[in-house]
Amino acid sequence: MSQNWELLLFPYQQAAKEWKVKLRGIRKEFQLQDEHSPIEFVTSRIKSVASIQEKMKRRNITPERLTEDMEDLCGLRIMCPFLDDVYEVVQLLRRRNDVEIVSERDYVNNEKESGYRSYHIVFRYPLQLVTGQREILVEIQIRTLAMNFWATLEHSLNYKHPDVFPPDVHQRLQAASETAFKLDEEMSQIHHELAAADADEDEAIKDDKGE
Ligand code: 0O2
Repeated sequence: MSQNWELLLFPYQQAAKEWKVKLRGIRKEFQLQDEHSPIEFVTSRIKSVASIQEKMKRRNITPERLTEDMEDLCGLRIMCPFLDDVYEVVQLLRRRNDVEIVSERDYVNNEKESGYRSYHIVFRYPLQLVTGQREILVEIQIRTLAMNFWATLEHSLNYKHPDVFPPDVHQRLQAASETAFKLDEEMSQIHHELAAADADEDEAIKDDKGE
């Protein structure tokens, strides 16, 4: 059966556009209230046809089951400044009533063997089409800037073909991931300390004013 990929992927493109608006809107809302935004930036991608075909083969997914069994046709990525922000974004998504969460995978606290860290959420999203409502699956990857730095470079080094890596490279990539995680922890610690100092200063000003 020949597949009309453009037609099949249109709803996923549409969902990606809608979700970029929603997620960027969350960032704006925090900024308008002069609050720290747990979202730094958002990107999206629609899975390439070559990647879909490769995954169908690898996972024995039939064309009939494609949109149900392949959960990452529409992929969104949220980059967060600090570690805690990852979990704040997770909470924000859990509270929304325009998504039905299907699965969550915490690769932040349970990193993959490669060293990969990210929080993955798959949800069902009711998309409005001319033909009516259609529920589609969307995958969101939530990660810090440091995790994104590591994953982007590691991906560009071809993580799907690790057999071509010289023997010590796996270990060095894992070590690099650990270094990135330590950087995340240190930046989060600094963030907490500065926030606490700010709160103390606000209290002192209130005391001075006799509030
Ligand atoms: P694309 O299309 O290249 O953007 P699978 O999708 O079968 O490989 P699974 O179990 O369905 O894997 O999902 P998993 O492992 O939870 O998430 C897969 C996606 O997570 C990948 O998408 C990557 O974006 C990311 N990922 C997972 N492991 C690694 C890793 O070791 N290194 C890096 N850099 N990214 C990883 P694809 O398949 O690459 O999507």
